[in-house]
Amino acid sequence: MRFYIIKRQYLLLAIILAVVAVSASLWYFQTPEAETVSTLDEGKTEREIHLVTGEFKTVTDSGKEIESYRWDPGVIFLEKGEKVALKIYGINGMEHPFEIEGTNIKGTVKKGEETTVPLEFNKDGVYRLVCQIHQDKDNNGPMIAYIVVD
Ligand SMILES: [Cu+2]
Repeated sequence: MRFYIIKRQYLLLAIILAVVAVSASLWYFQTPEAETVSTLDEGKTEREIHLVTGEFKTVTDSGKEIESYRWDPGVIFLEKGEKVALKIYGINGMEHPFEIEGTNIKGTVKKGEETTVPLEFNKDGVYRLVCQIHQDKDNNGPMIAYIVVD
């Protein structure tokens, strides 16, 4: 009886090993070689980049309240000649009139609204997206994002 039980355990182990070996080989032979997968359908769909307006706020040791409005994220990357829809959603701050230095692009981002800015740069460089009322630390800024074109 004891011998029979041991034999059954070996048989079970052998079945488990066989199942594992078969599944591993099936997985091995059915898995295609790794490919670079991109969700970007280049040339067909315009890429979207999303920004929001944010705000840092604190009180100093002397009780002074300081704050800074921000574009978030603060750096975005574009290929030269690439068409991008920059979509900026206004969260903090009532209104942010902005310009992109070195271009004639201007606009305003308002709280609770999304502003779409079509972008296409034909020259490499770092372009600054600057809020005209929060442009530096003395005006609740610096509210500047950097657009890196490469
Ligand atoms: Cu602003």
